[in-house]
Amino acid sequence: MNTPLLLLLLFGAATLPSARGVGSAPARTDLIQHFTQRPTGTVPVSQYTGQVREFTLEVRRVTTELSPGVPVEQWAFGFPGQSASVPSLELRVRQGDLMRITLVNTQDQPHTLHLHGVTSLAQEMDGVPHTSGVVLPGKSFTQEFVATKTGTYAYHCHQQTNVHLDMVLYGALIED
Ligand SMILES: [Cu+2]
Repeated sequence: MNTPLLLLLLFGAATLPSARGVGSAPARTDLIQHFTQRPTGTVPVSQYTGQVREFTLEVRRVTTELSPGVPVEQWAFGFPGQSASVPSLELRVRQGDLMRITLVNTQDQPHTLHLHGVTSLAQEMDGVPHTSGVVLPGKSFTQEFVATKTGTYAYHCHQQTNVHLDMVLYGALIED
């Protein structure tokens, strides 16, 4: 086989016009550039129109007796100095409020506070370990966003989700 034909077979197919066709999806780099330039739904925290709602949460170990004589350890977000319950506290805000949540990690493993379904926040405020970081033991982190859409959302720990979510680290977030 001659060299040009071999190169075409090895590397050429993906670059031929027919490989993408007319009307195909935009290239991945175009999509990434579009997203980073115009993050969908993100509202600058300075643009809140309501009140500032501040919450400080810690992760607590809770013992629940699922049936008589069967205690089970569960985890819950709770206010400092107060007993926690499962599921975690309901957080309620009004549309236009600035939500400011500080997670204080008094435990011996990392946690996060992911705001499930809320789209009006910056990525670093979303509590997803790989993209937003984690709150290490002994540390705290404050997340801010503007509540822009009424609805029922959830917040939960996103660290080692299969374990931490299973331990009941979640609660309701209501925007009304
Ligand atoms: Cu956790």
